Amino acid sequence: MLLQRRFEERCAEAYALGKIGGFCHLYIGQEATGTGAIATLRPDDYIVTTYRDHAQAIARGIAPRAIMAELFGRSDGCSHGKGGSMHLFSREHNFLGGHGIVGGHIPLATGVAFAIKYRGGDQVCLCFFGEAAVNNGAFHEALNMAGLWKLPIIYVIENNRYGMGTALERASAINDIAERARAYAMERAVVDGQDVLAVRQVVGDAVQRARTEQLPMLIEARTYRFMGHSMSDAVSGTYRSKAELDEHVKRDPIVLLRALMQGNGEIDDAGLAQLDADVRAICEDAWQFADASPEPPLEALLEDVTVDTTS
Ligand SMILES: Cc1ncc(C[n+]2csc(CCOP(=O)(O)OP(=O)(O)O)c2C)c(N)n1
Ligand SMILES: [Mg+2]
Repeated sequence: MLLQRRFEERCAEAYALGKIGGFCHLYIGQEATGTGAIATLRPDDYIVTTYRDHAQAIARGIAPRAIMAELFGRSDGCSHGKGGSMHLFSREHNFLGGHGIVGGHIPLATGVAFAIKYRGGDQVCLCFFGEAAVNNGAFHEALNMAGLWKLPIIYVIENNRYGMGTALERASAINDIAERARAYAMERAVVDGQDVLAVRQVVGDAVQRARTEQLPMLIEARTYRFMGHSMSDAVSGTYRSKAELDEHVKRDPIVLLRALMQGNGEIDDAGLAQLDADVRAICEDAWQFADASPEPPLEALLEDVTVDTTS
């Protein structure tokens, strides 16, 4: 989580310097949700996620160098510089995006789960999306099918309380969704998205159920983003107050875990300082690597992309 945090702080810096173009959505504040959830997976399980994907890619084990190079739009990026911030992919890690259309990837993830079942595998698919995606028809269609066909998929709603600058508090809308989930014959759980161990527990149980019984599950992680919606949105902006933000920053997932670990005697100040220095070095290395990587050549625009569909 610390690596994710420091990495994205460098992303913000690189964006300000014009090294990253296009959209750039930071995950700062939400690290416990992705980290706790992804920690429960096997390497052959699948992840399909939204445009807010850098930290989850790190949690999955994609090299920070390949992620930063992708953000810089360079050839050594994990999507060969053609995807950018919102479209991180790694076939090797079964990390199938990074998608820009709100809710658009939910049917894709459901298709992955269908394919797993069709082939008789015991993998699962973990699908992340924001709470605003539940207003999208694709969400309802996909959950209906997953419930009907009993697919091995775990849907994780990252309820960070805001959907691109709107001031809507969506807790009640999400509760309506809980009712829907029942209609789709799907179990639902709510978890504190700032508590990495709680997320790991709840998602871990769901993964186990999906793997052994091929049952889908809908999990709502209550979280909060500490930065703006994207780099073009101010940190507190017009739709939330600084006081509200400050209140949530008190439940910074990294601070919470640090306090727990220090209380248990699992890490001390010197250990933390070392960890911080180590992750900063990884981020600096990623930046230098990305900066030195060439832009994709013009011919790459017309390159065929060969996708291995056999495994
Ligand atoms: C179908 C669609 N409609 C609108 C947009 C524009 N848009 C981009 S992000 C966003 C808000 C999504 O909020 P949420 O799902 O809560 O995710 P968060 O950004 O909070 O992580 C919107 C409306 C889009 N990308 N796709
Ligand atoms: Mg949101």
